[in-house]
Amino acid sequence: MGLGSNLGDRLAILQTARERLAALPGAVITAASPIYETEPWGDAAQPRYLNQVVALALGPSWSPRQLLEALLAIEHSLGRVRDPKRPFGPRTLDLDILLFGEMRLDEPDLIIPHPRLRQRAFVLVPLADIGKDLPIPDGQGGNVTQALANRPSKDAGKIVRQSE
Ligand code: PH2
Ligand code: MG
Ligand code: MG
Repeated sequence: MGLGSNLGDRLAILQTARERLAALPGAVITAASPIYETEPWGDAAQPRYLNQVVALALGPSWSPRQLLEALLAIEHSLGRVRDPKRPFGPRTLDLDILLFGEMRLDEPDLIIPHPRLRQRAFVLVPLADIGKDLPIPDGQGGNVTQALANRPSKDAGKIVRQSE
């Protein structure tokens, strides 16, 4: 799971988000990357982000769709307001499903693995911290370490510093 925040008290928002994820029925956070401060990607006119990746173990009854609904509710509870004109614009909290085991899913509003995962340092670096050998089942093959080495631009969503 990818966590991002660039509005409000970013560190406190990520902390609360982790608590709310861990409070989902049957959920346990089994690994958490460091938190990184990163350059905004996709829409330059916004503050820097704090980004983190956590591994969430879920009971077998959870579907990706149910998880997505739960994530949207947590985002909303932490003040997320969507601006349809700025899909990559600022937000108090963004929770993205990056991988769901080795599942592959392609629906209009839910694509797994996350479709932009391979382009973004702010995802690949923390993902490698907690799962460098995880396969990325998107048809291109390879694992997280390989995706990190092969990313198209070193500067896309680059890490400014490790914040915690
Ligand atoms: N999320 C976005 C758009 N741009 N840039 C950084 N650095 N971190 C993010 O989490 C991020 C972004 C939309 O999901
Ligand atoms: Mg996102
Ligand atoms: Mg999102």
